[in-house]
This record gives sequence, C-alpha cells and structure tokens, in this order.
Amino acid sequence: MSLQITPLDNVGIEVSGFDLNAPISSEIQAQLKELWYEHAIMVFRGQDISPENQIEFSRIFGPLEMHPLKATTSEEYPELFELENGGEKDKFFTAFYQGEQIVGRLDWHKDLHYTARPNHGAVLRAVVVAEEDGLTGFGDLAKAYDALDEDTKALLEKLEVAYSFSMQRRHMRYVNLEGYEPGPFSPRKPADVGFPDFADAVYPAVITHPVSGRKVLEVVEQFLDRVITPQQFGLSNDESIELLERLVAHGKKPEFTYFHKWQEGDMVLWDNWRAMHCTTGTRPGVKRVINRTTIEGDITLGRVLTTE
Ligand SMILES: O=C(O)CCC(=O)C(=O)O
Ligand SMILES: [Fe+2]
Repeated sequence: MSLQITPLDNVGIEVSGFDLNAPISSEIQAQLKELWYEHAIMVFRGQDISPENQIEFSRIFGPLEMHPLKATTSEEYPELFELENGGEKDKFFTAFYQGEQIVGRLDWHKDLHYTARPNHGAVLRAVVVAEEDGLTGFGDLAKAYDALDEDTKALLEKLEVAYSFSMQRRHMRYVNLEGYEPGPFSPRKPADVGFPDFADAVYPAVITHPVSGRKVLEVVEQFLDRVITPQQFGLSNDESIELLERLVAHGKKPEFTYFHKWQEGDMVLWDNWRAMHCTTGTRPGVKRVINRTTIEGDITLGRVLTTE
C-alpha cells in the first residue's frame, strides 16, 4: 500500500490510496504525520468512516482534546464535537450579510487562538453535506509568510500582536463589517454561550512552527486587535493599523487558500498551528452536519496579557 498525493488548489493535498477503516500500519501513520507537517491541510475523500474510526485516525496525530463547549459534544463520544446547521440552534448563529440571512458563517481564524494555546490540529468529517454553500476555507500562513517582502519580514520579527476575544462580530477590528448586522439572537457576551471572558492573548507576529521550524505569519482577522506598543518599534498607531490591514489581506489571497466543497465521505485534517480556516455558512434551514475531533496543543504559542 502506498499513499497517493494530489495537490489541492494552491495549498494542501488530497491523500488517497489507503482505507481509513482498515488498520493503518505504523509506516503509513508516520508518512501521514510527515505529510501533515509538510502540507498542513489534508483532504481524504470517499471514506465511509465511523465516529470510532475518526477518533482513532485523529489519534495518529496526537492526543485528543475535549472542546470547552460541552453542550455541543456528542454524548456517546466525548471526543466528537458536533457542528450542526439546519437545527434548533440556528437562530443563535444567524446574522445578516448584505441583507441576506446566513447561518454559521465564521471569519478566518485559528481555533482557541484567544487562549494563547491553540490546539495543534483538528479533523472534520462530513456527516450531512449541505445541498449548497457550507464550504470550509483553509489558509496556509507559512506560505503567506514566505511570500512577504524582506522589509516586512524584518519588521515582523520585532512585533507582537494582540487578540481580543469578543462575542460580537461588530467589535472585531479587522473583519469586513460592510453590510453586516447581527441577528436578534446573536450572543452578546461570552457568558451567553458559557464561555469565560478571556483576557487578551499576545503572539509574536511571526511564530516558528514547533515541529517543522517553518515561519508562520501569526496575523489572522478574527479577534485581531492591535500591535503591542508599536511606537517602540518605529511605527505610529496609524501605521500599525495599516500594516495589520495589509497582512490580513495578504493571508487571504487566493494563492494561499483552498475552499473545500464538501461531498459525502470527505474528511479534512489541518494543522492549526500553521493554517487558518473559515466557513461560508449556509442559508436558514439548510442541513449540514460535521463531526470534529481536536488534536491537543501541548505548547503555548502566545502569552496571556497581564501587563502591556
Ligand atoms: O464548520 C466548519 O466547516 C468548520 C468550523 C470551524 O471553524 C471549526 O470546526 O473549527
Ligand atoms: Fe474553527
């Protein structure tokens, strides 16, 4: 048995040539892990995979983490996080974009970024495929970093960026708010969804991937708030804002991103230390179910801000 690798559009790979339901040899496991570090985003198609097998497969890449939002984990399989559109909870995730109601749209983000200790990765498996929309986007921030000019790279070595957790999208400074209106049931504060009020998390503007050693642009639109003390590094506050706007736009360029259009039997694994992701959402009433497993982050990449 040997793995076949097909590049996806721009970033990531599709991996085929093995059966996810059969025992996976330690040799193949090692190859899969290596590919994960090399490409960050991996798609598997046409797999008729059970929840147990998803959990077992995910463990190849590290110990699994339970998600803090207990209400959305599966009762039977605590490692599985169930993401559902088209059900009772839709109203809490519904907002207006250019006058259109959309359920579950998420800006580009890294999971648990706001804790300073993001999970290492995650696996998504399509359980019910939305009849339209419901794409998941992935962006490779190592490739985005590599493509920056040398002056920007040198500047970023000196800078730190802060992420400020908030429940209200309109409080986020670097997402596109044009034509956005929250829905009547959109959560307004962390306690509304059982979250603590996280303190700001700070990261170097460029991190070194703990395993591969690659440099990763640590600038992602969701919750992004500011450069820490920009004047100490020769930037006015205005310049630091323009820099973050430029970097956010850079990371989202088509050449660093891939949008996965789900089909039945699809599974996607990504490296959350390197890649960001987003979701396009669905129209109200459209059913979409994804099962997710989370690979623990055993390293703190940022720091929780206590003093500035
Ligand atoms: O529903 C999706 O496609 C992904 C949602 C998401 O951001 C996540 O699972 O971390
Ligand atoms: Fe996410």
